[in-house]
Amino acid sequence: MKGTKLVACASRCIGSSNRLIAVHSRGKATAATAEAPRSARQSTSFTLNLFRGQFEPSQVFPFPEPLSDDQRQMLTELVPPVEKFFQEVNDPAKNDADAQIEDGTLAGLWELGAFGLQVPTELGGLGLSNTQYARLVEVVGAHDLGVGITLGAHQSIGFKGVLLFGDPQQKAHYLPRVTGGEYAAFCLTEPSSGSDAGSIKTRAVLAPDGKHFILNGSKIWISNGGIAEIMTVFAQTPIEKDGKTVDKVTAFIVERSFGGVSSGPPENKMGIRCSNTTEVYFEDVKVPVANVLGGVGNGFKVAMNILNNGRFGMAAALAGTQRSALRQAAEHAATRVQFGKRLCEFGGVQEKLARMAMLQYVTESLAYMVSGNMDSGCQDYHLEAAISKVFASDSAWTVVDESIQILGGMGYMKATGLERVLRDLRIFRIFEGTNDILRLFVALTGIQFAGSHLQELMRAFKNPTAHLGLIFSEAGKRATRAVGLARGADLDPLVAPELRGAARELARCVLEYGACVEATLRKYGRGVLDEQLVLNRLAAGAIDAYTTAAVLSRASRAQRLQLPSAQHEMGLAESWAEEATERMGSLAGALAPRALRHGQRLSSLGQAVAEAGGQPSRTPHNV
Ligand code: MYA
Repeated sequence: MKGTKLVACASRCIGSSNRLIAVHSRGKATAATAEAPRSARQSTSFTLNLFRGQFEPSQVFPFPEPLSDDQRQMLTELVPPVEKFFQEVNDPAKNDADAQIEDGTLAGLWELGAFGLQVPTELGGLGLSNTQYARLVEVVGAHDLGVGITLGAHQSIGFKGVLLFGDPQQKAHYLPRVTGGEYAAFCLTEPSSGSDAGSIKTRAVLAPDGKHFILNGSKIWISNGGIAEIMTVFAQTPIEKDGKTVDKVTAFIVERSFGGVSSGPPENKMGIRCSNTTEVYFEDVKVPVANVLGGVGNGFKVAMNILNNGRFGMAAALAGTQRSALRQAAEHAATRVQFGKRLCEFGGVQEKLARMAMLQYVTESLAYMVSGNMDSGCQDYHLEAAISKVFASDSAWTVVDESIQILGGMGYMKATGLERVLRDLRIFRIFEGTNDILRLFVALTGIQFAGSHLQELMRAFKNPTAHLGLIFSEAGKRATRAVGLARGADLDPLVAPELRGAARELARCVLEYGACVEATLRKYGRGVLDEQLVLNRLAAGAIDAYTTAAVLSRASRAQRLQLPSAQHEMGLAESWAEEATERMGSLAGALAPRALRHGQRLSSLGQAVAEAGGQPSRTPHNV
């Protein structure tokens, strides 16, 4: 990510030695005394505010309750047939072995309405909210991730752009089609453009008739690429800016029937084998100007917002996967006898099951917290959605791996189905934004936000009489923090009495986190953008803080509603909070010179390995 505009946009807001650094375009830095934005942006995002050391409760407490009675009722009617379908009709092992989904299964899914879950009913869909969608996707994730990707590539990203950015004509024309049997796909990635999505080379140029764009280029690893009739395609388009012609990404709705669209053979993949993944080629495709989605030159933001909008779906699906794997492990542990005892009576196995349950609980809490906030109209959910995807895919891997471990030799056999799930899961840490990129995205966006607020403070000091309120409140906070008296936000009224200790610890960690971010900004200035070791540690802290807030909130809800599982949920939440805040407590140490020297040594070693084309040292007895 070094030198990318993501880096650049963060740096615009970071002061370095009292000098503001403005960075223009991809990676070109120029020192300037740039005038700062008038006042820093305010946000209700928990994670953004965390970077300022502020506990913003509005998106985490109380746990979102977005479903109306009707919506809840609808779910009670929808979930059982979908469960039944996956138990009785779909055959995940056969899908995997055949590397395709049986026609009857696909027909059944269309009939259930599973391909148009969030399309308004008047346009042929089920009109589900994000929370309702999450609940159904959780069922799919519990049974067959390959089918899930076919469904998800279609609606979570394939035609999501039409739902989010389409004009009334585009919606009226395309949404009935994508709910009526025509598959959709999202075409962004190219051979030379994976994580660096802004560097795509596919181009679309306005034809002399002014009525069409002529689209040329190729895309790779496109889910549903071989079966989609309707595609959201991203391409560079020349636009006039300040008297110059520059390329900017534009999104287009492209139909295979336009001509010039073709696709390669299905890729032979490690997992999600039944989902169709192909290359897609565009050769002089005539795309009507009416098919520009979201405006010429706005395609990068269209792409990012589609991805942001769909990420909670992965958390929901993988919460289902973890629930299912945990059930298999628990059943085995409760019945298998070794050394005269059931496995679940051994402390080692108990700890594994507890950790798996914690990870599942956190993942599920994230999925419903993000989807619930989105349903309540919250716009600032991007970092939380990214965290939900990262956390879900990392923990699903651990949970399924540990399930296999508990089942032992049986877990390794195809018959238990877990090896397929593990293969299916591997891609979730890679696609829809690799977890590595998303961690940097969280850290850099958070730093940009904190930087802009620091900058506002610096500006206030230039004219103190006009900004006394801001200066006094910041000075007060810093003074109490400096003498160790700051305790952070008072969360007592928001959490169950049993969880107040954990909540106080979280509030203290949030305060310390802000101090770490500020110290980091002061230490590195603009240079922090290239400090991926530092950024990764900050991202880990942000994930720990948000996940802790999510489970404290959900378990408090369980206690408030006197759910039968309330004690168990509070146990999970308290245990997670204890471990996560302990890790957060060591953040300052992890950013200290000694720890960073260790990190730098690792960086040099990694570089040396890359330069040597592998391990530079020979085996001890290499003769
Ligand atoms: S699809 C392919 C997925 N590909 C990616 O995710 C690409 C990852 N790369 C990126 O996200 C970006 O390139 C990064 C930024 C983050 C690296 N939200 O100059 P910039 C704004 C909102 O910083 P770069 C797949 O895998 C930014 O503020 N805005 O950008 C399918 C700036 O704005 P301004 C954002 O450094 C898998 C502008 O954009 C965001 O080049 C199948 C430029 O930004 C953001 N996130 O790179 C899945 N990022 O100019 C199937 C940047 O105003 C679905 N910006 O300052 C499965 C569903 C689940 C299962 C369902 C079961 C049923």
